Amino acid sequence: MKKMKSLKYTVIATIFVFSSCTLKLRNPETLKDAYAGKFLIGAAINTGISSGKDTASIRVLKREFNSIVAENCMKSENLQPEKGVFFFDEADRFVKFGEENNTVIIGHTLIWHSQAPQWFFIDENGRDVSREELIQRMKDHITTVVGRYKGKIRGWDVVNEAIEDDGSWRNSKFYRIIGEDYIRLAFEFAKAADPDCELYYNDYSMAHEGKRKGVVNMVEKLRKAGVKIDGIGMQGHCSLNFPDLNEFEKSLLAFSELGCKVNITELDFTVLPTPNPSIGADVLANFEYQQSLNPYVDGLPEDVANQLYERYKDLFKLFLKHQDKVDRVTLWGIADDASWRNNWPIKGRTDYALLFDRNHQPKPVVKELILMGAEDK
Ligand code: 9MR
Repeated sequence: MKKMKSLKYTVIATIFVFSSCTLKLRNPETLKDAYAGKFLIGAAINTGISSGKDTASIRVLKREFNSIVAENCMKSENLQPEKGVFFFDEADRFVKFGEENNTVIIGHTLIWHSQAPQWFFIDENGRDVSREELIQRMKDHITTVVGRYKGKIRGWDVVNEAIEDDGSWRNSKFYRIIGEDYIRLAFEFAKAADPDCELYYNDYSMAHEGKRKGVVNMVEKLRKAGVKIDGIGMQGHCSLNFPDLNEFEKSLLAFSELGCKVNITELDFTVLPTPNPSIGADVLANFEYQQSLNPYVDGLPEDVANQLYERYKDLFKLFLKHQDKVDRVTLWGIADDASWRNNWPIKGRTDYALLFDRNHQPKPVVKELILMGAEDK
């Protein structure tokens, strides 16, 4: 009799636990739950977060996101400030933070013309190194860095921003000294260091037709040559009127047709006036501060906030439509206070780029995005 009773209670308890789980999934309360099974929801994190100091952002991260990428600490200038002298403290902390919080970890970025240390390209006399020497330096850097985190990082942005908006090659030192082959070599070195890691090409302003074609040509050639390139990262540095979502969709489809996973990377919006509409996300762009270009210091007017929320919703609609192609959507930060947008292309402005405000509270659109994800079958 006693046995029967306890069996009955076990059955009731199991039904209760099971139904509350399904209820939780049907009524998700967080971004990562709402989009579970569709795509990952990622965030770039800075060292304030990975060091444990920014507890308010950490709370949001744990609740809402299931993937992280290093905003800065894995760039070559940070990792290898001097030839052969590696500084891994912050990158190690970033990876440990991801492991402890059970998130998918993404590495950013191995080969990028920007934020590469000066020494990388020159010899002891200050002259450009030879092709062979630069290839060797790339190989040493990639092998050391990818090797260190082998098995811990799901994917690396192997090459960042190699193509100009018109589709031509960016005239970087890598390109000038090695030629276009530097892309293939970078991917091959990364694969050799961690054969199971996903390898991505990542770039901004991907909605431009020229850039779309340039990236498609480059990736097509690489894949035909048997180079392992698993995904393309479409940086989402947006504004209230860029990109045109039809053009963005065309690029998404074109990249997917190559057989690549598409990751939406670096998503954020500026609501501020731009001093020059054609700067994309070129980190070198820098304009002088003018008060008229910083209009929302005391808060965002409702009509502009609504435009921002509509843009976020339109983009997420597009991601949902192509959820079979999109693997991950990563915001370039967590809350507005720490967004790079406040300091680019003009230092010291007040922008409203992300999904969480300066008090780390969700903006009203977050609820709507959660509903959209939950309702989409
Ligand atoms: O958000 C990053 C900012 O904190 C850095 O100062 C800057 C230079 O390293 O890079 C920013 O992130 C860039 C990313 O690494 C590559 N795409 C463009 C991003 C915004 O500039």
